Formats: sequence, C-alpha cells, structure tokens
Amino acid sequence: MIRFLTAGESHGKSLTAIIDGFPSNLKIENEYINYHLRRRQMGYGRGGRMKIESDSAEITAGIRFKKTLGSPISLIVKNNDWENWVEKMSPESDRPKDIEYITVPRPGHADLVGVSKYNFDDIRNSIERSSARETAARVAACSIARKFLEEFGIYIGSYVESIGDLYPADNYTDKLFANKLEKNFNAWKLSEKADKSSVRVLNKTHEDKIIKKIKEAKKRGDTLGGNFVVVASGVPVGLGSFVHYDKKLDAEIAYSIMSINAVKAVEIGTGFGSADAFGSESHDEIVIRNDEISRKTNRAGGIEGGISTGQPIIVRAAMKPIATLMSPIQTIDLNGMKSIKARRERSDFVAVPACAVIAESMLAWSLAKFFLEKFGGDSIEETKDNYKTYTRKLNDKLKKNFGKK
Ligand code: EPS
Repeated sequence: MIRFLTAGESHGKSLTAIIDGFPSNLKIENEYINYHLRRRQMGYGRGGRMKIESDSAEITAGIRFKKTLGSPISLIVKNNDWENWVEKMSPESDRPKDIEYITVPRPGHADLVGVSKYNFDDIRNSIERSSARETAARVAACSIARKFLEEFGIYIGSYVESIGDLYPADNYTDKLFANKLEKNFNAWKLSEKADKSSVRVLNKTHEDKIIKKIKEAKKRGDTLGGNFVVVASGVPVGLGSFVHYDKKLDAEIAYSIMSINAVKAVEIGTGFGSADAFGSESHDEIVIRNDEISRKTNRAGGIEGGISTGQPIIVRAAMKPIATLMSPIQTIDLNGMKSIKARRERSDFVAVPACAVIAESMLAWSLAKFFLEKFGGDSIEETKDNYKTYTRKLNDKLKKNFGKK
C-alpha cells in the first residue's frame, strides 16, 4: 500500500512530504519533480505569491543515485516567502506583542470553521494550513506516482474546459466521450498543448475570451472558478473492484480530486449528463477494434463496476471561485460580533489552471495506489514481471475461457 503525508504552513519555513510504499529501483530525478512543480505555479490570474516562489524539491531520503530504495522518500519544498514571516510564524518564540490578531473570517474560506473547530483566537492559525500552498507538497509527492505509472505506459494530462462559464465552441471533451481518439492516444499530449496557453485551454479564441473575463473580474475586485478535465491513457483493464465500496476505482478517484482545495464537484465520464440521457445514449457498446475488445464510445470515462475498462479514464471537476475578494462580501467581526466586510488578503484571482495540474497529480496517486495493490512488487522489476504476466494476451484468455461454451 502506498501512502503519503504532507506537513507545512503556507508561510512557514517549508513544506514536507513523506511518501511510502513504492518499489525499489524506480528512476527519479529532481528535475522531473521540479518540472511539475513549475507547472503548478503557472496560469494567468495568480496572485503575488507566485512571483516570490520558484518551487523546487529537495530529496532528503529514500533515493540513492537517482533510484528509489524501497524505503520512505522524504521531500522538502522551501517557502521563499518565509523570510517575510519569520516573526509572525515562528515555531519557537513567544508571540510578539505587535502581531495582528485576525478576527474577520472570509466567507467560503476555512477561516470560520477552522477557528470554531480548533478553539483558536487568531484566524491566521486557520489560514495557514488550509491554504492551497499545501498542494505544492502534493504535486511533489505525487510526481513519484506519476513517474512510476509512466514506466507502464500510463500517462496523465489535463486541460481547462471553462473559466467563468466560458466554454469552447468545439469542446474536446465530447471527442473523449465519443472515443474517437488517434491510435496510441497519449493523455500527456493534452497537457503539452494546454501548458502553452496562459489559462491551459486547448483553443486560442477560447483563451482570449477567458483572459478578457479574468481582467474584468480583477477590475471588479472579484474572482472566478471553472471546470477542468483530467485524463489518463494506457490504464490496463482491471484496476479497482466491485467487491467493496473502498475498492472501487471511481470512488477512489472522486475522493482524491474532491480533496483538492476549492473543488466542489467531480464527475467520471459524462457524470451528471448521464442522468439525463436514455440508457441507449448513455452506455458504451462493446466492440472488437483492431482485434481487441474495446468500447465504441467512452461515456463511462474508462470505469465500469468500479473497475478500469482499459479505455482512457476521464474525470471532470469543478473549482469554485477563490474565496478572497478584493471587493469583499459581508461577514462578521468575531471581535464584537458585528457585521462587516470580509478581510482582504493577498490571493489569486483564478487558479483553475493550477488546480488541473494538482488534479493530474492526485489522479496519478490514485492510479498508482490501485496499480500497486493489483500488481505488487518490492522492486520495479518484480512489478513489471507481474504486470506482463497479467496483461499478456488478456483477450486471448477470455477467448479461451469462453470459447469452450
Ligand atoms: C498558494 C499560495 C498562497 C495563495 C494561494 C495558493 O499564497 P499567499 O496566501 O501567500 O498569497 O496564493 O492560496 C489561496 C488562494 C488560498 O485561498 O489559500 C499556492 O502556493 O498555490
């Protein structure tokens, strides 16, 4: 079983991740992790913090001469902004007298629920750990999973589908559901294309419209959310199971993606849309394609009965608008319990492009978790042997089993 934990406050000294359970001899280079960390920092509409940070991971355990040892891996991502917060965030010193107590919670953020739950007298204590800064540690940790999957030809990519209710005229997601993809479709190519756009969309006209809308939102002191799609290609038939609720691959993926800050909805395949269609318009006909069992369409998003079908995994998620508003909405001051406008805090205006990159990472984690549960192995060589034995002539096995009848 693989697992990871992260630690770190947004303006603390650093973020830490401990990753456990990967087999030995998997090749990992810092630059691979840093590449994905840089992708998380991109996107038009980010706030001032991304100008301060240039995230990179220091590997402090579990890897020797660029290969995993099978022992726990630990990674550190430094916060450059820490220099400006040493006094305000010190773990060792007593609280200095002149440090502001934050008493005005922002609606939509974790401010109020955090202070209520943890019995704090300063909202800063909620802000720090609930900040999406933590996702830098996730991307670093999950890049081990992503690299692991690539050894088996499993690739993950994403793109932004909408920001502020602006969708492209020709939506690529429909093509995914129609399953009309090129032979040897590689989902990473979607990210390569999306990364060239400042808002990670696949179409230039769409990008221009979105940039205009973000500019409008900024001018009004407002923020925006949006939808994004994450896809995995090369996933073999058989990850996940119908035997238990917590073995279902779609449930696992929904959990992973929903855990990302500001995500409010997750769909697998046509998701909510499937509820409105006839069965005949909803399910994917089983066909033989290039001598292999396949599906005519992929509205199921690559999962049936909690098990991967071998078709691309398609996940769509919705990110709500960032909760910090420069033209704030109404809240209360906990000091005096009077109505007041919410507090302003440096923040992003839009972070949907980054959210999609984080979702790629979480999807990689979920797939690697179920992949290793199925194929096991203490070394990557052993995992590869197990994988080959299973996948070799999978369809031939079915033919043999059923041919007798
Ligand atoms: C983020 C770092 C944060 C925010 C953002 C994400 O930095 P700071 O709070 O210092 O500006 O930019 O977090 C939020 C929008 C939020 O609501 O928590 C990051 O590294 O991604």
